Amino acid sequence: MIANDKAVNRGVAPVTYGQGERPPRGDYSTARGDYTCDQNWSAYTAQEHDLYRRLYERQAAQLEGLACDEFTAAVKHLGAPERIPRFDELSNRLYRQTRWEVVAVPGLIPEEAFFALLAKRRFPVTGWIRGPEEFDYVVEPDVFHDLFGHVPLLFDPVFADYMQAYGAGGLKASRLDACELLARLYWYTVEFGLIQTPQGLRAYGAGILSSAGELRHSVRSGEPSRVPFDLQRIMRTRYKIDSYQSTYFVIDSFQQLFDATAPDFTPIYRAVRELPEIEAGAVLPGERLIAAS
Ligand code: HBI
Ligand code: FE
Repeated sequence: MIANDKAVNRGVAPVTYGQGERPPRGDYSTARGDYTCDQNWSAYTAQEHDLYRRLYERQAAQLEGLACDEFTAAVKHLGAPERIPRFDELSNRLYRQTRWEVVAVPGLIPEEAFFALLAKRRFPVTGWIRGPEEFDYVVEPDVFHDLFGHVPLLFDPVFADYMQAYGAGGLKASRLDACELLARLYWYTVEFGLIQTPQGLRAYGAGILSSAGELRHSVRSGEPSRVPFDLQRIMRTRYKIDSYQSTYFVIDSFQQLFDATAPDFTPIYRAVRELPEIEAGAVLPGERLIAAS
């Protein structure tokens, strides 16, 4: 699924989530060889700024007791919620804190290009925003998901280092054809991860924090299984892209996440390939589960 530079210049959209039955969104004809493009901030309409504001206010109102403290403390760095932030201004603030910057992309980009940007501490943020009819849910990541969901924790030094380590590991994985295993690690931590705190379970995953309903569901609902973080267990576990997760993985700290990426993953990939995959929601015999908060 990796388009080459020429394909990008031909405007071929290279990547979609899942089986790819939907046409990819975004204008890839403007993307450079590394899949980055310009944000074109002046093209946003008043309606789009207002949609961003309403999405932001709905999520900001429900962070207390559900989002991890690091996220709640950092979300203000996105700037005024009334308008979609200018990526260059946001990058100036972010770079001063953890040497990350935000770069615009047309939408989902190939894994290799994605990993390469993360490895350079450049976080790809989709330029377009969902339509008003998608206020409650959009399948592909839009500018609100990427900014509100992902960027605040890039202000946290340990999490920021984890994201770069993940990107660097991803570049190795693509040579080992282990992208699917690494995609699962991204999915169950960066997108849908939970963290145990003295006050109880809290969300740190971007897919949860940017979701109207999944933020409360992931922390409070009795339905999903919550499994203590385990790299091999995560890499064996399939995920669903268009419904609430039925399995969440729980870390004790961002340091634990960063330390887990320290070893070379090659032997882990080999071990995981010897073991059967695990369906989302399945619980292994004797597995300790973590209760909702
Ligand atoms: N592209 N723009 C963008 N944003 C993502 O989050 C993203 C991507 N491409 C691939 C991808 N995520 C996942 O497959 C990661 O697990 C690599
Ligand atoms: Fe995301």
